[in-house]
Amino acid sequence: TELRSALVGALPGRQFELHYQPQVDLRTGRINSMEALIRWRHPDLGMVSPARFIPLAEETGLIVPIGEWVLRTACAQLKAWHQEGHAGLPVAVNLSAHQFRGHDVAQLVARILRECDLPARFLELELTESALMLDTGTVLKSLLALKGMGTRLALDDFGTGYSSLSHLNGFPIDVIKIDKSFTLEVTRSKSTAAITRAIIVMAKALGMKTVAEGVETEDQLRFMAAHQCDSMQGYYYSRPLSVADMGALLAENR
Ligand code: G
Ligand code: G
Ligand code: MN
Ligand code: NA
Repeated sequence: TELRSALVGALPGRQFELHYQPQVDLRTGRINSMEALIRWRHPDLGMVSPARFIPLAEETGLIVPIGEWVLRTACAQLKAWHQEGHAGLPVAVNLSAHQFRGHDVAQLVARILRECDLPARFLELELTESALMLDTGTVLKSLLALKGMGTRLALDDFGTGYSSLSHLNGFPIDVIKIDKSFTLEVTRSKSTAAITRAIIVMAKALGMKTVAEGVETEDQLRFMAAHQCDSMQGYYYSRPLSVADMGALLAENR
């Protein structure tokens, strides 16, 4: 299709950029992390949502070079921010399961961290539960190698799709990102509130951190804070920002 051929030219045409959405510590109110989110600005099509082109990139295998670009760009940008005085801040990068297929992701990550002179503990890798299910053996092997290097692992969109608590047992997870569909309902539905509380309690018992995604209202923020969720990410605090805007926000937050 048209989009497919356009996607082939996106990387060589330098049409991708990364935006960054801050995560905020719910106790201190300060930025404690951020997630890199890819954006595709096509000269004719305008902004194309990753929800549209990531699945296409996965089908075509383009996710491999695109994913490598994302990792390298996010690590290089974080290094620059560290050098501007924001030392200690980590960045979270989304990984697709397809990036594990026939590729040594751990080796790629190690190479990029070395290139950028960035300690592994500043990189958090986000995986969805469906990614964990695609090829459990290969993915687990890579995740253990990544953990061994010192990167952090987050389970993205937790509670949606083919969710299984066995993922929390079998995989070396540091962070659970509570899916925004829970956050949206948490102040309106008693059962959603109960499930969300249970996720937070369970994560704590397992020594994992929790991040509430998609926090848009003060009531949602209050709920998450009251139940000792660690961090929040969402429009209430900030939308994903360009490098310039994120840099300005970090400078304000110092
Ligand atoms: O930023 P936005 O909410 O539009 O993202 C839509 C979807 O695209 C989300 O599921 C998000 O995880 C995914 N996404 C955004 N950036 C990346 C990326 O760099 N790599 C991968 N694999 N997925 C991404
Ligand atoms: O799947 P993943 O969690 O990586 O994707 C995060 C997506 O959620 C991004 O596309 C981002 O733009 C979007 N997002 C971030 N904050 C909010 C929010 O407060 N509300 C909604 N509806 N979407 C959000
Ligand atoms: Mn994510
Ligand atoms: Na998510």
